[in-house]
Amino acid sequence: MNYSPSSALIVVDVQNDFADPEGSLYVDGGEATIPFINEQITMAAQAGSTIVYTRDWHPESTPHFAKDGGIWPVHCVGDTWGSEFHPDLIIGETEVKKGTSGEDGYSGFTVRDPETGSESSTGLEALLRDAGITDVVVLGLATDYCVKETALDAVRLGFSTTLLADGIRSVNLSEGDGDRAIADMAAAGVVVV
Ligand code: VGL
Ligand code: ZN
Repeated sequence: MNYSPSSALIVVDVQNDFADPEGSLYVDGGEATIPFINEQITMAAQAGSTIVYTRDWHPESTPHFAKDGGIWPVHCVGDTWGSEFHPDLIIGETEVKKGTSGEDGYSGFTVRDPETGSESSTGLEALLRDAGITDVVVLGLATDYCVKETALDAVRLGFSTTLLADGIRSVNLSEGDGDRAIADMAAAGVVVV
């Protein structure tokens, strides 16, 4: 990757519940992405790029969870072990939390009110615009949900968007979801490396 001061690396949801085999929504091979992700973080930092970490950050009850009408096991409840970054990840200062008020949605850019459906910004777009970012690089967990929606929003918002395939893993609720997600991103204009 050619990182520069006008590029941003978006590290999606490398949290214990996704990346640790003991996590409640463990993504197969999640922890195996971390050495690669750390290399990218190091290169991006050396080049003066912006590095942003997104975090799934749910209340104890949210329509996102199966017990409350959604589809997912309870995961990434704010301020619990599961919502912490994986301990092997090189972390930084800039993070964006998603779903803090019980909103739904997978993208690092936008969340949705589960009752009204209205969308609101997480602040990520403004953060990137303020930093003069034109290019974003996306990796992390999980390919078929938060990585995909984050990359699709980035393209929609006009950022040149690259997906690093060595730095992602899929939930694969249905077989092939990860591959389909990569194809959808590529069709939308994401450059898959
Ligand atoms: C995610 C499922 C539920 C993700 C978040 O980070 O990809 N997946 N919540
Ligand atoms: Zn979630």
